[in-house]
Amino acid sequence: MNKEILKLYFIMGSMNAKSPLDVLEAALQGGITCFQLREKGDHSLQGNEKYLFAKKCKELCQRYNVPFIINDDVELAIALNADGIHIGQEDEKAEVVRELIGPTKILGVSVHNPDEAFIAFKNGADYVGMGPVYPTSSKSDAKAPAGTSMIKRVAQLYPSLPIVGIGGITESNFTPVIKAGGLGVAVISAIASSEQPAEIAKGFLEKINSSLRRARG
Ligand code: IFP
Ligand code: MG
Repeated sequence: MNKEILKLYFIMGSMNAKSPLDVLEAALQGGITCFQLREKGDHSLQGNEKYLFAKKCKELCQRYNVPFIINDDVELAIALNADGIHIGQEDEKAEVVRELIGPTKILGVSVHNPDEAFIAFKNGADYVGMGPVYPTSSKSDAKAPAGTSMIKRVAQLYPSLPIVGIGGITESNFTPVIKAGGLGVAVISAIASSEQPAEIAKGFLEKINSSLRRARG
């Protein structure tokens, strides 16, 4: 996996925006570096509707050469030949998913501490998502905000494990994630709830790039 794709990782489901495909295309035009379809919770699409929506998202991402990742649904990821899958601690185990998707697909795992990070890494994760860094409204069952101290610990313990920070992150509060060793940030609301998703994504990516340059010296 190219680590650069974690810089500005946009996550969305059809329920996170009024015109989700328009938001996705705007975000792609603005320069998001990765997209995860997270179709979950109240009013989320199911069955064939979910499949058709996911297919449209995949086609948009392909047009902009941006990796298309699916949250949780391994079957759908395989059916659509998605670029990868993201799983949580409560989902299928990383080693099982890696076996199902094969060695070349991207596998992301949500982790909250060094033990979970080590196990994910050992079992074939390409990157880990860590959070919630700040309070978030996008996930109803989110854990308490963890700040960036855990990101820093995991980054120091496993320097070759790519980390992306998630949870309540905006253009004005993301720098601690990069300073702690994160390679980028994942956002839902900051882009999906914005009136100008393309402009937000573009400005956000520029700021992340400068922050990464500073962090790398
Ligand atoms: N992290 C990530 C990612 N995605 C999720 N859906 C999640 C945690 C719960 F940003 F991709 F790493
Ligand atoms: Mg999950």
